[in-house]
Amino acid sequence: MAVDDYEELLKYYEIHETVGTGGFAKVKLARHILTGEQVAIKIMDKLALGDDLPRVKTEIEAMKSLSHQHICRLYHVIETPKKIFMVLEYCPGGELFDYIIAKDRLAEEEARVFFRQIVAAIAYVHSQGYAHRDLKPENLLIDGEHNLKLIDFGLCAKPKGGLDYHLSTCCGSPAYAAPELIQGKAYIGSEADIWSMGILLYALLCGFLPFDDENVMALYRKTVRGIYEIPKWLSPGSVLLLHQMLQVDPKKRIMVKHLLNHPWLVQGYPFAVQWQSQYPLGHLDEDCVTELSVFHKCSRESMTDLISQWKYDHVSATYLLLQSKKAHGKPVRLRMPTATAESANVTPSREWKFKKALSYEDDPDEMSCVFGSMEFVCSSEETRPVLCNTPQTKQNQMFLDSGAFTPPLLPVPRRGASKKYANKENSGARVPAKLEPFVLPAPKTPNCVMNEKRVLTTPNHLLPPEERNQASKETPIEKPATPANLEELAAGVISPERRCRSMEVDLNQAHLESGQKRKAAKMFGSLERGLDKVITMLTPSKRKGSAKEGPRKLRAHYNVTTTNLLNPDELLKQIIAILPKKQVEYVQKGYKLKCQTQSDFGKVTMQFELEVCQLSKPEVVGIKRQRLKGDAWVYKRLVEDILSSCKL
Ligand code: 6BJ
Repeated sequence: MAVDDYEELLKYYEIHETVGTGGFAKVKLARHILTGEQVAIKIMDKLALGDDLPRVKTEIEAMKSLSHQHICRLYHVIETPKKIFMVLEYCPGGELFDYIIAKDRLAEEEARVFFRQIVAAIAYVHSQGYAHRDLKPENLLIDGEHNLKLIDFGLCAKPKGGLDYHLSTCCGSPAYAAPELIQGKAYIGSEADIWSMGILLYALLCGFLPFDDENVMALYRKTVRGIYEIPKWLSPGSVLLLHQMLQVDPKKRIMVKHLLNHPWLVQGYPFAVQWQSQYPLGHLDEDCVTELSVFHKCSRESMTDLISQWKYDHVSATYLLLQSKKAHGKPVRLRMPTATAESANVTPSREWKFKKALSYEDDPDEMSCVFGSMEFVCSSEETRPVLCNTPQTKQNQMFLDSGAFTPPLLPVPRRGASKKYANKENSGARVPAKLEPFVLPAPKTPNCVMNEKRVLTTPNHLLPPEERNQASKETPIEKPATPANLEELAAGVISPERRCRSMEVDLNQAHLESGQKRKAAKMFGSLERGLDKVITMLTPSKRKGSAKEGPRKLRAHYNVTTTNLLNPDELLKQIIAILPKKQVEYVQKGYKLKCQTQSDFGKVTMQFELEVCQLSKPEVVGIKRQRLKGDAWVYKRLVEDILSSCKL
């Protein structure tokens, strides 16, 4: 890891564990030091981004101008020569996708609560001239108050002439794509979003997709025909609304303005969907401005000016996090700094020192750090940093402020390179006249899940002078597993059939009869229905789940499937026996199986973990599932297939 890249970030945030790895980003949890608020940090490596860099630019530009109660808030953007960090709103409830599959499907009342929030977010997005273009349950996160937050604006479009102008880039996820889009026709972004919302509503109410097939071309044919199954549990009102949204002809499709007071959406509510932003960016909160100006010893006027620049620097982040504190009924107070340091805009009035050494944790794709127990001390009585309105670092400006985006240290994009995320509408990038069929998003660099945790030493220059050089002599940094040494690492446990077929084709139970499929599709739900319906947070036991000590003791959680088995070793043996048959490679670490699938071309298509655990009340064995990478529904089917092959 290049520690330099983290230096700026570490001035303002305590970095904790990694909670997700996407195609080209990794998400870590963190705490903003001045406000004490938790945040999520999306970390991207510029070199690894390659052709996806415009997607990041699009996302940042969109998120800067969108401020809404159901859109994940962007607080801070830090760009270094090698990295881009996006500091984002904290949503500990996970993806809506996992929530749906854990519950099998949602009752109409619960689906309505969520769907009203989705309609509010999209009505706002459209009102700002944007189309999201990648609506799916994986892109809706659940926050601490069980509210939805829309994420991933990397594929959004803001047509110059307004949202009524046609778009032509074929993007998003195949199962959620509107018929006109997959046919390569010019389309209206907002109409395509309504179709995706129809698919989303169907998934909420049914727990599966209306148009689905392992083969993408077959999926397209089904989508274009527009005929889908209507399960018997759907109410007439739900059937009607789905029918209005899933109209193949976009001109016959219901519009968002008619969704706002649609009878299905207002049922049980005294009012239509409230879609306007509760946090418009133009308005500054008096209390937050006051606290910031007192804290930094400057006038309210200069603080107002500083915040109003919306540079998405530490000033923006602190203001927005204070506003979030206020919205959650917490005191609008900044912490007497147990931490901070010289930053782009904040000049400390005294020197700040690190008190403790830092501990590191490796990550699959790179050495990044976890500064879990970081503590700073102020070396003087004078605690409040004084603000001065200095310009941003040049580094930051290259990315944030220049119209012509010329990222440093980036290879020139290859001509004719991957077009899967070509976003002509936003980037001005050339897209081929003839549209290519979808290619599912695939990771740029195969992130390897096969690593063990390691402790690294503190970066030398982050230590106080007296401790420097001492640390660098400590434990050598272990190399993370790379695809090249994966087999070596996993010797003896990698399945004999190393390759699985392409993800689009056959990762799931294609060999099963439809009845079996249905049965398998029930697995998640039926196993979990027997459990206490209340979703409790996962509490990992102190024990690590090693072979010697037995499996970890976990509480019921929506990512844990219960079994009727009492012997964890028996279950582990069963799963291990089944994985090679499903073309799943794995590495065993105690009771945890780190699994992955690959395409014919050796690309890692999916990564997930299965962990045999011990549950209490009832005292049975469970399986904790965690998707790390890959298409959510393909993952769902594969894991259902694996588990339905076990005698649970
Ligand atoms: C984004 C991801 C925003 O606590 C958690 C919290 C997961 C927040 C979480 C449980 C957990 C705890 C410890 C160890 C492992 N967030 N919040 C992409 N784009 C925008 C926002 C996010 C991601 C988040 C995820 N998990 N697991």
